[in-house]
Amino acid sequence: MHTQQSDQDLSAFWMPFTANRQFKEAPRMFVSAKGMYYQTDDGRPILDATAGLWCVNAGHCRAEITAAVTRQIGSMDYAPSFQMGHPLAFEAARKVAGLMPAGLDRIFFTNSGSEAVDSALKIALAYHRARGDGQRTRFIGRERGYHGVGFGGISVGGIVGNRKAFSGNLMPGVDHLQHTLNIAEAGFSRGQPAWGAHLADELERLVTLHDASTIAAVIVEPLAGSTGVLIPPAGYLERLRELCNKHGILLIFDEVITGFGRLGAPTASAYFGVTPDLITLAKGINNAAIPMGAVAVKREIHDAVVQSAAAGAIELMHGYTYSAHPVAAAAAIAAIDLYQSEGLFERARGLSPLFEKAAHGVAGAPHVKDIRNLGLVAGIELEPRPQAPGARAYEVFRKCYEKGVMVRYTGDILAFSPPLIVQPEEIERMFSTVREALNETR
Ligand code: PXG
Repeated sequence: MHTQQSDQDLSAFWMPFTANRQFKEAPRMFVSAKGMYYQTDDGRPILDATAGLWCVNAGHCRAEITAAVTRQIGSMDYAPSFQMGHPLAFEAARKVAGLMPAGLDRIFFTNSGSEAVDSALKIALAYHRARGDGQRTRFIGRERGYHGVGFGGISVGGIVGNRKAFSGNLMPGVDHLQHTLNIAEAGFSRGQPAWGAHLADELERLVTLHDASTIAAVIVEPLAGSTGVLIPPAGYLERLRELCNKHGILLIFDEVITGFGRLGAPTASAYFGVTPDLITLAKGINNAAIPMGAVAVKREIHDAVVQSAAAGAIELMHGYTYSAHPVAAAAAIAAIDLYQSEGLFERARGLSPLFEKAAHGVAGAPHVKDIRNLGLVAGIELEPRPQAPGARAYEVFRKCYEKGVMVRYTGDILAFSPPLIVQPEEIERMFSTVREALNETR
């Protein structure tokens, strides 16, 4: 028997990564969206300074994507991808592959970033096993890494709050590099910090400890978003790549946030000129219109796995009911076409200097401890209030919302990642609103 619930009753939805009791006492509700703006249930426009959750890269409710989704859901709502196919799955894979660094042109579809991470870890294991190197089972993640919320993702991830409640059940055989943030050495860096490339050498220490022959892959976000915007030090990713090559370890870049233009290039890999072996994707893959994620895999890795299986055998025992869902695939094709026809990645690159200047213009406002940025991403770290971590950033977030701007916060760090269609005056408004909110926050 279920009890009758009124239209105003919010208790049935257990909200993800949300302070449920706090939210339900004073809900913030969006009812529609267009371009750079959400509309609240009380009719206020809210400037979206975070592209939803780092995902609506072309802006909201783009007509081309809506049309593609509508067409597809009306002509074939669903088709399986296990032992069956549909043309849009293959077309979407070609489009995604076309945006990846040369060589990473085999695409495995998932429904989320978390699933992309799990899939990438499994593919790494399958690859080593296919080559007779099946003792390579260990993964190396990094402190403060966010790789979604699956058991694989939280195991290689390094966010204590996401791990501690599940700590007895994490994957075995995982170790972590240290994170790369050092405000004393590199505070208020514009773009990549000059300090910190040597932190990648810690991989040598872990190789000495565990032996390279036990390590399957290293997984890092090339730019860590969720933990509060950590920009890779100049030379750091290059060094990780060198060490992985030296030791036969696969390198996985988690580009769930950085893929599809966030840094002003199709991928962070292209932006930094460092090519990993696998890339995890989601979010911007289809402008977040329909849940979708993917792993872009080097062709040799794909071939090694596929060719090691007997003829007629399923080569990789892995997949999801909704892998390459036709409606998600239609949205991906339309979104990628839109990114290209509107030159949105180049646009983001062109706006980056102005974005950097506006973000660093907040320096000197009360409570500001660090500002960091790259592409269309910025983080503003605040001094936490004594005994109340996160409270100050929450207050700033709420004040910005009242002033008509949605920012993100994590701990005491504010994060900015607007849709790539953002106008210069909207960038100015985002940061001037934050400055105002900081001035009003104790
Ligand atoms: N990897 C990375 C690098 C991510 O940022 C995931 C994996 C997981 O994706 P799914 O689709 O399973 O959520 C993410 C997700 C935030 C925020 O505000 C970031 C994410 C999700 C929600 C909020 O920082 N990143």
